[in-house]
Parts: sequence; structure tokens; C-alpha cells
Amino acid sequence: MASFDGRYAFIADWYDTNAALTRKYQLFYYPKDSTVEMFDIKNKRVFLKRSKCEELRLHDLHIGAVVNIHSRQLTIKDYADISTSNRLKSKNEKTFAMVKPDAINEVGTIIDIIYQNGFSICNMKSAVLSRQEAEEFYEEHVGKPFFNNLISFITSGPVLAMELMAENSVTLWRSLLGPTDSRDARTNKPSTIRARFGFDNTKNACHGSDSDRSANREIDFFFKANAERRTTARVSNSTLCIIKPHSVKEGVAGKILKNIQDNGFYLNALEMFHLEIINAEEFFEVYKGVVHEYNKMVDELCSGPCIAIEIFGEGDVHKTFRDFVGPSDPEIAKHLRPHTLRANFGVDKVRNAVHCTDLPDDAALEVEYFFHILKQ
Ligand code: 3AN
Repeated sequence: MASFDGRYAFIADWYDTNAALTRKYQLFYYPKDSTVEMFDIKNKRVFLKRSKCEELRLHDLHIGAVVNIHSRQLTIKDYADISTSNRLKSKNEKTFAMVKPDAINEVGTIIDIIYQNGFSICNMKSAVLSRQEAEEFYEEHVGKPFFNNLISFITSGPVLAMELMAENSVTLWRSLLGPTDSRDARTNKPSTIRARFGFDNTKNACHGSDSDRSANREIDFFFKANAERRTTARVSNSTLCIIKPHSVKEGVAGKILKNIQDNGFYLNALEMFHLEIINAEEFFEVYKGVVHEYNKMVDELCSGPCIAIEIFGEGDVHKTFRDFVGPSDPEIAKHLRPHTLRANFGVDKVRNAVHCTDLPDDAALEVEYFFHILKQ
């Protein structure tokens, strides 16, 4: 299909902290010259004149997306005209994916498969489900002979819940999963996820929604504002890693996670965040006035979704993980420590792939900041 150069229109909310109220805008996006324009719906006036917003891509604009426009964090609530809805609805189909306890050590590879197949990951969160939560999630299977086994298995360890987006995402994700029974998958669809990482018809690596309706219900179950799921973070003997927004946008988050897992570290908790500028400033406060790139680091950290990870490992995990991440400048890392994360995935001093906790005493504070404080 030829690309469309016209205007896309969305309804977007912005929470104005000064006035303590949510303001509603029409947000127009012009892909031809990467410009945006905003119109205040209530006051019926132009709020932002058409201006450049280079970092914004059409791909970032979908219902539920959080985008930063000139330091304002907007949430896209809806399409604002039929043409935008017709053009984007099927491209932006959502589905729900869950890595089950038996495959949690393969999340890096599984997330890489997800990106390689053209999905965006809009949300992600690790959790441990209680029996009651698991019974609610699998309510359609109540009374089936395998129900008890399924509940015991899904509550036996952490799961990773994800909201995925792509054209025909429900069908595409299910085709990547393969048959329900991993033994059958190994015989008939050997390259599928269940064939590669699952064991039988209960321990089958991953879940995928079977319809649009289930996808909405399952996404809400984990990601709706009031869906309190128990975090897997433990905030002791651990350190924090953040996959920065540029790496998430480049689609290399799966490769980074796989690299971390392959090097003997354990991903104890994982969650995607959309930081507001005030949070990024607060988080990087110790670098203010000390590190020349402070302002750019803040801008990068809230330029799109990032993934926070609580890392466990042998011995002094804070130190071994910092060694593995490498020097903060990827150019130096490439020369001196070519096997480090930053040498492999970093672009420059600001877009250096990941943040990792600097001082040992800050590790618990940083994990706490993401997995407890930000969530409030
Ligand atoms: P799928 O996940 O392939 O859509 P469903 O929705 O029929 O399969 O079943 C949900 C989950 O229940 C499966 N992922 C699997 O873990 C479990 N399950 C389904 N059928 C069986 C079975 N016959 N024996 C044991 N567990 C099953």
C-alpha cells in the first residue's frame, strides 16, 4: 500500500499537575515532515502551532500509547477521525502474551522473537499470581479436567505479561506459539515457541489470546490502572538495570535481555515504564551538576518506554553487573571491553543502551524507586 502523507488525528489527554486536572486535546500528526499540532478541545483554540517533533513516529501513536511532545507527556485515548481509525485500526491490533513459569529463563529469546516478527511491545510486567487471580484469569477453563493442574503450574513461579501490537496480532502470535501441546508442536511445528521452550500441554512456555475480546480482557487483567498484581521485585541483594528508550525503539531489548541471561544473571523483576520528565530528573538527580550530559540523559530516559529490571547474580551482583555493562561511553567500551553490553548495543554517551546502578548503596534505592515508588 502506498504510504499516506496526509494528517492523522488523535484525542490525547495531558494531566496538568499545576491545575490538578486532565486536559483534552486533538493531536494532529503529519508524517511527511514529522510535525505535530495540538488543539485544546474545551477552550476551542490552538494549543500548539504546527511544529517539528523529529523523534515521534507514526508507529508510536496508538490507543493507550504514552508519548512525549515538547516535554509534555500525553496519553492517546482515541482516533479523532474516521480516516485515522480506518488507516490504523487493523495495523495496531493488540494481543496479550504471557511467558509462563517454565520459560521464564528464556524471556530474552522470546522477546527477541517478538520483535523480529514485527510486533511492538506496548506494556510488560512480571508478576506472581495468587490462586485466586489465576482462577480469574483462566475462568473459561473452570471445571475442565486440567484446570487444577493449570492453576498449580501458573502460580508456581513468576510470569511475564505483555501487551503486543501488530497487524493481525492475535493470529500472528498464536502462529508463533504453535499447537497447545509442546509434544505435538515438536512433531508438527518444530520451529514454534512451544516446540522450542515448552514441555507438554500444561507446561507449554507461553500463552496467547484466542480472540480480540480475550485480548482486551487479558490486557486489562494485568495492565488496567487498578490491576494490582504482585510484583516479583525483592529489593535485596540485587541491582537495577534500565534498558533505555532508544534501545527499546531499536527493537534490541530482547537481545540485551538474552545477553544478560547468557552471562549468568537472573532477571528477577521486569517492567516497562513511561517516565515523565519529573521522574527522570529525580532519578538522575545525583548526576546533576556532576555529569556534563545530565540534561540529555533526562531527555533520553523519558523519550519513550524503558524497561526496568531487577538483576540477581552470584556474589557481589552490583559489581559484576557493572563490569558486564562496561564503560559509560560506548566508543571506549568498544576499544577496551568489546564484550560488554554498552560496546555491543550503545550508540553514544547518552544513548548507551542501559543504565545500571552506580554506587552499591543505591542499588536497593533504585530498585525500590521503580518497582514500588513509581507505581504509586
Ligand atoms: P491455548 O493456550 O493453546 O489457547 P487453551 O486456551 O485451550 O489453549 O488452554 C489454555 C491453557 O490450558 C493452555 N495453554 C494449557 O496450558 C492448558 N491446557 C489446555 N488443554 C490442556 C489439556 N488437555 N491438558 C492440560 N492442560 C491443558
